[in-house]
Amino acid sequence: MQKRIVTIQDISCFGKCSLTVALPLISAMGVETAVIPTAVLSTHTGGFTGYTFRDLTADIPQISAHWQNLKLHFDGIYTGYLGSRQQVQMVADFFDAFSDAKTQVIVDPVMGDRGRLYAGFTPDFAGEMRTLCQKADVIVPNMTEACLLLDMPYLSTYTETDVKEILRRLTDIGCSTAILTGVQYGDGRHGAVAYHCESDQFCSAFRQHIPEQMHGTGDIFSSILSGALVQSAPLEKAVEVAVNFTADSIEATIDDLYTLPKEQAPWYGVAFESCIGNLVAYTKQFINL
Ligand code: PXL
Repeated sequence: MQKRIVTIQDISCFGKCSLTVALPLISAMGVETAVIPTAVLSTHTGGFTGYTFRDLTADIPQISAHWQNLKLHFDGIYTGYLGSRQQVQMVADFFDAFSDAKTQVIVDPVMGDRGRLYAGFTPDFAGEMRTLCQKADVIVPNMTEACLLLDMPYLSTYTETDVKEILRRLTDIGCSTAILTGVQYGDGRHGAVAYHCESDQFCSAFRQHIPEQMHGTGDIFSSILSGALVQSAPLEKAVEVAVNFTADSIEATIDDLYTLPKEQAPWYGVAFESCIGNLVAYTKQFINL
């Protein structure tokens, strides 16, 4: 039976993040991908100036009402970048209308990275995002977002014990699984650590750190994770595939970074397209594609 996700986030027309990442990747994993675009921007907000922003907040309840009339059903709901507190509230209502015991609700609390908020966000937005995380089954923050959700100071380095403590505190918000992305240890490992509070189990996956900063990697990770979970992969496998595909895509981008003019190179995002063959192979490890 065809699995189906709805993903709720913006369309950044250029720059490879949010919906332009989620659509091709989740589809490549054999999962139908419906969308609710929250805003249309000419580019994402990281590293560009002068971008346009068309707010689509008013469309969210209308799309939801139409779909409720149609009695649509989704196996997963995956949310990313949300542009306002009002949108967070509407998305919470959407969860109430469309999730049942079998629906996996995955929230990537997109707010910032490397200790800084993305343009347009204020720290009080974290309180709103926390209420959405409370309603999720799985949350996927990076360290910056975890610190914002927990109202903790951002640390640039942390130990395995710190990471475990943060994950426990994240599940105390109310979700059963928390996955911390962009976890980096002093020995060069870079990856993700997950905690499932009901079984009190941790799992993790790592690759070798690549010292380049690229935009959109969090969206790649969350898209693959969502596709894998909806395809019934165990948490450990979903985290492993998400880390491996994200790292493959970063490695595939390195040559372009040095070929393009220095100021333009970050604009073009991560070259995940050349790795879609790997993604299909990874997905075949847990389902018949
Ligand atoms: O990748 C997260 C993201 C999504 N959407 C928009 C963004 C960002 C990060 O900067 O600006 C519009």
